[in-house]
Amino acid sequence: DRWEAIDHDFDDVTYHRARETGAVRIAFDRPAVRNAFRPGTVDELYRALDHARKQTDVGCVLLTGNGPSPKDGGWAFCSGGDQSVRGGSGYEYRGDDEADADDSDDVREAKAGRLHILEVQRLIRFMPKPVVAVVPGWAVGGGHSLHVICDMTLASEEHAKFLQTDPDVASFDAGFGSAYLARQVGQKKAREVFFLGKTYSAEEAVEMGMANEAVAHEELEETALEWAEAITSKSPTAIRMLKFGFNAVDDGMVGQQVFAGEATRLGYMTDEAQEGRDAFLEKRDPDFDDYPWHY
Ligand code: 1HA
Repeated sequence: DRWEAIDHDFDDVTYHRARETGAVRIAFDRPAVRNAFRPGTVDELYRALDHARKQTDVGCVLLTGNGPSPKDGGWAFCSGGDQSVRGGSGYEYRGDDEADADDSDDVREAKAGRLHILEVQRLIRFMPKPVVAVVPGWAVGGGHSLHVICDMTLASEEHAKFLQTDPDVASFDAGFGSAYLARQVGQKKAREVFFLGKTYSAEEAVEMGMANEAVAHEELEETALEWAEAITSKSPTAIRMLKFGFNAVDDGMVGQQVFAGEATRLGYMTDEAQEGRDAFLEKRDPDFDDYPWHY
């Protein structure tokens, strides 16, 4: 087997490390409900992604959905928020949500109505390594928005289907799920996705520019691993600077902040920066004469 399970206590998500590549595979694991996410699912997803972010020998995250459904054999990437736990003020933790069985009433109250899916989106957006959406079936609602925010999308030719139901269930991702989608497919098409709620095949998603490639279902995971191999064979610094460069134009001052943080990190590695630090510590004026004004 190409994958090794990473120790965790997750119920709704599986998390694996590739044996031969610096890649991890994080998968929704609720195939009976098309991998809909409840609050606990999202919190586990966040923890897995954040763990992957911190691994200095991991350069690529494959985000996918396990399947097929034991009920009807259907495949899904993710069908968004679990509508069966959506209460009057948002999504609720329910009895079978094991991870939170020990929460006090106060904690449950504080968490009620909170799906931390936008925090997950930001983590994907700002982590310094590519996240690839590997779409084996339905990508719907908040699940569609997740594929949109990923750096690249690889889809199953036979089973992948892309659909926005947000306005059908009176929800709306008016952030990256729509506005960033418009950057990918253009304004008219993005508005069509949300306003008409049509279902698009993998091939159509590629034509529109919101997916990179459609491959035969049985080759999906192998191709994803090949992509991860290609990515992780490249310069980590170049890849992270490129990701943040692609982001910056749409992310305003925060995009600049992220990019500048990287520039500072690189700057601190120079002798010039060390002269600045040493001069302060040695209580003398800095001498930058050795460092040219490059042109
Ligand atoms: O947009 C946001 C947010 C935006 C900003 C901030 C936060 C957000 C948080 C969440 C969201 C959202 O995700 S809103 C959109 C929520 N999702 C949906 O509206 C999709 C609902 N599902 C469907 O439209 C369809 O099920 C499907 C197109 C995904 C699949 O259709 P299919 O192949 O015909 O299967 P179906 O029979 O409908 O589903 C299989 C089983 O999965 C059903 O259960 P069963 O009858 O076997 O007991 C079905 O109820 C269940 N299921 C599917 N999707 C969900 C679900 N159960 C709960 N929640 C779901 N999302």
